[in-house]
Amino acid sequence: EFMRNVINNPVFRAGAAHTTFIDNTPELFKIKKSNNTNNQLLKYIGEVTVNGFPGVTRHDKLFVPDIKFVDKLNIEEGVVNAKSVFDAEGAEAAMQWVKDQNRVLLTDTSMRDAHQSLFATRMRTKDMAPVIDVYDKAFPHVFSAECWGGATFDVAYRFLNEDPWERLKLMRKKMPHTLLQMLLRGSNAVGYKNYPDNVLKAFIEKSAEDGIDVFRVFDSLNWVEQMENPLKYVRDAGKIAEGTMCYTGDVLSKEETKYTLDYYKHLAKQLVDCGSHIIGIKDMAGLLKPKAAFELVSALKEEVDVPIHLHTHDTTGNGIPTYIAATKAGVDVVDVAASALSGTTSQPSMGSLYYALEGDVRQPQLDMENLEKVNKYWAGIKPFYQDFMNGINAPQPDIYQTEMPGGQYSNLKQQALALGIEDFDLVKAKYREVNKLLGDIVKVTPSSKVVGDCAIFMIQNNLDKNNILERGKVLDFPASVVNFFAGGLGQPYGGFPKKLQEVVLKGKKPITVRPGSLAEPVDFKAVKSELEQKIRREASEEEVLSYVLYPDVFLTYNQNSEKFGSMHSLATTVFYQGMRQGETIHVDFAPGRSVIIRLDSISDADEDGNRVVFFSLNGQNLRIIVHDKS
Ligand code: 3PY
Ligand code: ZN
Repeated sequence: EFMRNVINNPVFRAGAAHTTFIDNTPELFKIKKSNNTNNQLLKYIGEVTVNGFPGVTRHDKLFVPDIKFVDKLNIEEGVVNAKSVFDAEGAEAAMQWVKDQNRVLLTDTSMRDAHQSLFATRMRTKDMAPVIDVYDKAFPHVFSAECWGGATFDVAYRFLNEDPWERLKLMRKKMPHTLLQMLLRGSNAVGYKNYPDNVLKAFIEKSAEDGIDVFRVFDSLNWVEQMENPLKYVRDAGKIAEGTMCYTGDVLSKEETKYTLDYYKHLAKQLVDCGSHIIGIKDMAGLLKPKAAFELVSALKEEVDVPIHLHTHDTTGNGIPTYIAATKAGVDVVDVAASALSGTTSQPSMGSLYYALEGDVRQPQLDMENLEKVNKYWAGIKPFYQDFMNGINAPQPDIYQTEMPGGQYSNLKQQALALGIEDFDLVKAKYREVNKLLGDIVKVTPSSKVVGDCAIFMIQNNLDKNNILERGKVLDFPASVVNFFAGGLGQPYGGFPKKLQEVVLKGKKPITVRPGSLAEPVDFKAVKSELEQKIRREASEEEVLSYVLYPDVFLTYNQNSEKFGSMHSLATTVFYQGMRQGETIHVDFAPGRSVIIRLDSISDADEDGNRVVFFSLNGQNLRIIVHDKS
């Protein structure tokens, strides 16, 4: 296409192209994304068949047919819900409507936090697609569907070969009657570091334009200064701002001197003063015990006039009793997942909560027949993701002490294993010790990574609380730990432990102001042209933002999608496990465009390590050469 642009260029045609012609004619690089070709698809299948998928160990392939949603739903027409009020009258009216409801409202997290916490965020859009519009019809009484943000953004690019913005647009198109909610890590957006204010603004505006209605904005240290601007940008975009506090410690404990009821009351007040339409309580590790939930929600209901939205993880096993207690205290919305995607490190089960509140005036309004049908679908696709499951199949009450977020558990386990640390109890004990050493901080992405990295580092270097100040002087701490002590994530409540800070920073001066206040704004025009030179085609506003947030990840994704095309039509078992010799698959690219692919054989590797993969595609023999990386 580049050559076609050159040949068709009027300057080139007039024979007036000089040596600077290519550099000075950016439109030559305006190449449209190509549609998927058969050859690209075979390249991908060949690659994953020979070299496997990162994180998937070789095992017998799971042969499961494509799962479709075929059930008939009970449809309720003309329902007034939070979305219809929001669309008609805006955020304040929608919040008033929420407060006026007697029944507790629900947020379904199945398409975001549930799979992020159960199988490392690996759920593909292909497996959501059959039920996205079903959600809109089956559950008209929910408050929202949390379906974007958090880790889903970079994992889509990194591992799924997908554009997260396309997913969002699809969700918006297929869920016109449901509030779409995302998780935004405050000044860290959907990343792990601080971004300049103009990046946050542009990211929020684009997410709003592409479909997000509710932005759950948190900060990994509960530092309000870091949430202030993002909350303002959400409001300016005309959307619902959910200022969020991350629940840490135990408000019931007599020993708790830091994260007390007063601390949370004050925080909630500050978040309302910054323009939050609704307050989120984000209990990322499942630490909020039932009685604590009752006390905390009661206190917040008294303190602020906006609705309260509670999010927990079932890691410690008490999610449903916690929600019941919160419901008694007047919580407005709680986060749940379809039961096949609920429990342990994920959210509590939607259906279980419904039955637990049987006979209670606050029981959520839910069509259980619809829920069972949707749940059957999720149960069907869950085995596709078995390779990414975190192995936790029972409650983990020790997490009440360790305070490790649901989403971190399996990651840290993998990180430790990769470094030869097999005793995860040791890692957990170190994690607690590090938390104390760091001054008992809020632990959620990315501050939780600081604690995890530091725990592993201390195990590797035989450090403990007694020797770290002395021996740490000659050791280089992990980059995340240095960045934390340098003030790169903001200021922790109660400040930094000064002595350890000096040991880690080794003379470097920490900042005490908001990192974003020092960051240079990004020149989007310059970045756009830099990106277009790199990818040799026009870049959309979304792509420019993705490149700003994750430059290398985005460029690798772009390269892969040029090489392999779209993976959307490929079944998940093939996507993650490739094909086996003799296997035949059907791929439906589009209505009227389907192919039958058979993997006939794979040659031995030649001396350069290349294998020939022999396919037949609609009966025609094709071969693909794949370099065997083993
Ligand atoms: C995220 O930041 O992705 C989280 O889900 C934190 O709990
Ligand atoms: Zn969560």
